[in-house]
Amino acid sequence: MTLPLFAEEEIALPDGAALFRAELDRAAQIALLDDVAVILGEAPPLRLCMRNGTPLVNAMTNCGPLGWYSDRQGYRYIDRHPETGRPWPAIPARLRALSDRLMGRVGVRGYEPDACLVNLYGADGRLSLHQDHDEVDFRWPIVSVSLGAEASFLLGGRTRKDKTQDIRLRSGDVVVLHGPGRTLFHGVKRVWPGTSPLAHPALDGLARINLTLRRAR
Ligand code: MD3
Ligand code: FE
Repeated sequence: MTLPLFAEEEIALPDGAALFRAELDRAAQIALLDDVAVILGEAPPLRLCMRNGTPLVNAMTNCGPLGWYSDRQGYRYIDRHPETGRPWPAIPARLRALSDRLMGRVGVRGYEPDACLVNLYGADGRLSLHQDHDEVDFRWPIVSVSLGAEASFLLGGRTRKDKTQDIRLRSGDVVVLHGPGRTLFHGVKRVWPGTSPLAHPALDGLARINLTLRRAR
């Protein structure tokens, strides 16, 4: 009898959550990490705080016309890097191309993302359960690309109390949240250091990088 190398779980996802496993091959992951390295050079990583002053666990930066930001004034999108004063770097053409391709597969037309968060996870990186609600129109999807180490991604329901499923996201996986999926609670329980299938300068000192494309305005 032959046993599978690992059990590729058959997961049922809620409506509006589409998981594209291994959408990016190794070469495409490296190319995107090359783009991220340029972004990190132009828009250095930030350690943001919540409104109450508590630092966020993960460092982050942005690309695109708008970038997500948080300080004592709260969460919002801003058009410049707060420290350099320069506009955020452009969304990489290959990330836009990936988004366009996936919109075709989920049946969304006219998606023009204007913001991309670059979440930088260390070995202890995590993201508590939340909804993305700082964008003006939830009819537009979010596209999430995982690079580097595996992560236990939590996908919940419409309320914080709904039960969550733990989905292992690997480097090259892409998630599209659209329609009823767009407002689901979600988070990152933990990353699994040492599981990155590739090394890259953009990942130096980091375990995982997640890119999320959004339409903020
Ligand atoms: C499900 N990032 O930046 S991406 C975030 O892996 C964020 O860094 C996580 O949540 C990360 O806000 C998860 C996947 C994701 C993004 C947005 C969603 C899942 C989502 C919006 C609704 C439901
Ligand atoms: Fe989120």
